[in-house]
Amino acid sequence: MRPQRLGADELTSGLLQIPSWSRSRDIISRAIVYPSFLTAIEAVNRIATVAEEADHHPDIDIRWRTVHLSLTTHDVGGLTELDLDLAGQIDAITDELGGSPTSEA
Ligand code: H2B
Repeated sequence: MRPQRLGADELTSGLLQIPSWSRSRDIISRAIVYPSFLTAIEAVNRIATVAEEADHHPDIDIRWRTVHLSLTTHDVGGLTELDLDLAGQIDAITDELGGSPTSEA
C-alpha cells in the first residue's frame, strides 16, 4: 500500500521518539561517527539489509568512519511512517556498534 505522508501532529510525536534525527522540510538526517572505518562499513551493510527488507532506502554518504544518512519517502514526496521506522532501526544498529553523534551536520 502507498504510504501516507505524516500530518504535523504525527510528525511531531514521531520525531520525539528519534531525537538523534534532525528534520529539514521533507527529509530527516543524522550523522554518526563509528569507532573505525570497518565498523562504519559494517553499520552501512546492516542498514542496507534492513532497508532492503523494508523496501525503503536511505541516502548514504560515507566519509572515513562518519556516516551521513538521510531519509524521505520519494514516492509521496514527504515523510512517512517508513522513515520513522527505518530511523529507529538505524538507531538500534548504531547503538549496537558503538556509533556516536558527531557535531558535523
Ligand atoms: N526508498 C525511499 N526512501 N523512498 C521511496 O519512496 C522508495 C524507496 N520507494 N525504495 C520504493 C523503493 C519503491 O520505488 C519500490 C517500487 O517499492
